[in-house]
Amino acid sequence: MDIKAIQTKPYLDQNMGTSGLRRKVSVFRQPNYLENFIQAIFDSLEGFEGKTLVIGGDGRFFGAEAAQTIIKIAVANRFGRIIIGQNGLLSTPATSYVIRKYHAFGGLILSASHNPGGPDGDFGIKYDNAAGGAAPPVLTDKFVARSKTIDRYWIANMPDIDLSAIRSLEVDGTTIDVIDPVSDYVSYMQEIFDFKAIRRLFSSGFRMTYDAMNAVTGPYACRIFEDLLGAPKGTVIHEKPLPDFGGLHPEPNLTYAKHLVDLMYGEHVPDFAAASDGDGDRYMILGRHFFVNPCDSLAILAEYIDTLPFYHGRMYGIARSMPTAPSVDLVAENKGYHCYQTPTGWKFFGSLLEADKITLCGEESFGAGSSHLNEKDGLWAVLFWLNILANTGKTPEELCRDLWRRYGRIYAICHNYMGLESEKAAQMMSKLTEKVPHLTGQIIADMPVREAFVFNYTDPVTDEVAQNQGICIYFDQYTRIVIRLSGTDSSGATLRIYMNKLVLDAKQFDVVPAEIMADLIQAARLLTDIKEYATNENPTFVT
Ligand code: VG1
Ligand code: CO
Repeated sequence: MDIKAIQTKPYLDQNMGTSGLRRKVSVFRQPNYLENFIQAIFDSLEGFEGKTLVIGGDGRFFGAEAAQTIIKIAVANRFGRIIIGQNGLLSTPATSYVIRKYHAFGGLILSASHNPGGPDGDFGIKYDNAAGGAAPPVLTDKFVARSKTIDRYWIANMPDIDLSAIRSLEVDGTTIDVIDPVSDYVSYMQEIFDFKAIRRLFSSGFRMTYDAMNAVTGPYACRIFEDLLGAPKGTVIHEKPLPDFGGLHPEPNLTYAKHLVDLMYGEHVPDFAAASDGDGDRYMILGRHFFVNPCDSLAILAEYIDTLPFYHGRMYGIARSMPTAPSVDLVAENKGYHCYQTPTGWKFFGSLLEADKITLCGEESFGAGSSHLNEKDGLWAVLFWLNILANTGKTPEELCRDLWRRYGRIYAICHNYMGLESEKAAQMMSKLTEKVPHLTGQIIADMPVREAFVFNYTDPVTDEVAQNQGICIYFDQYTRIVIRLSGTDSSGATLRIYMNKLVLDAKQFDVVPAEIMADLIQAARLLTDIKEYATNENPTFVT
């Protein structure tokens, strides 16, 4: 075979944040930028010769081009088999499942997930290990270190592979399988959930709108909801994956999925609505005139997971990321599950899942998942909700109100300030970090601080340490502010200020979050001195 070693020079900005390397498409298009990083990943892994590599992707701009390059580099590095979805599509959870099902060595996911796409948008690369889990920090550190010294990559001189048809071919000792991206994943969902019960729900007149945001979940959702579960045609909207997501920002939340929120707060609304992000690992749930807060959603999944036969005999603990409101902790305590608190990002759940320490995990950003695979899984969460609705006959609002009556309502909001200058944002965080040891006992916005600390984490399975994962300021056990910088920006900085408060008085359950949280919002502004750093004191968006 014709394999070439190409000399190259390292780029020094190839860092992996919360979830993979994310950069503007224009950055990825620089000579050898993509090639360097892929080779840096392969150089950091051992023993993959002859084994299988899965390539997933959310169909975003530059993905098709990148997939061809990656195939050639993988062939040159002597992978034995490459599995890729038709047209390069394979959602993040489906990639994870395919890795596990076909006993692959690992997988690359070509996605910047919830970041916007298109020629001016973002592209990204994530790596999943043989367990189908996001590469742990110890591995991503190796990729990054190697990217800074790389001086050559290997590439096979071969034509582009036609990815439009499902087929299998052989190129110089490597088998390339172009697979249907949907069917394996969908069969697995049928093992986990009671499709008959959900089908009955739809046939009784229950109506749903599922917004695929012109991203990867469209084909999966059409197959699952419309073909298999009997929901009427048109249940899935924005169902066609588009390279620029049709101009939508593929992050399901109150701001970027406003059209869906407006629909659910209008007249003649469906019973239920859901949406997913770019690569299909996040979800959003709405009922009639009702938004389900992601932290409440995780608690409700915890409340009902033992009703699903799939999990019988497999219930271990639960985990949530630290900025996620502790609603799920209350459920865990009640049910006798241990609840772990990890830093933001799915890579911190992997070791706990692999060691059977946890069965369910989730984040405040509407990521949830379970031991069924090692990535967060948006459609799994939506199906889980449908299964609960079918079994209980309750509405999303009733399920949330049940939760609040039982445990109290933990309000959770996040103020996001985008487009800050990176240096200034880092300065703000270091100033705040300096203040932390002196905050306990101080009064901020009329509230005494009970405890303040920087969140450092030691993985209970691997003993790996992750430091500076956010600043926590507690006013009481369930009233707190968490402050951290986003790790998924492709440029500039985003500040996230998460706020939680527990309300036990049922008469207050309908007060809007902004009112309940007014004192915390004020405290957060004082603490961060946000006026100095952001052009506007008001957040760019609130989730
Ligand atoms: C954000 C979310 C985090 C999520 C991550 C990846 O990270 O806050 O909960 O795991 O995105 O999600 P950050 O560092 O920007 O806060 V995805 O679906 O974009 O891979
Ligand atoms: Co995602």
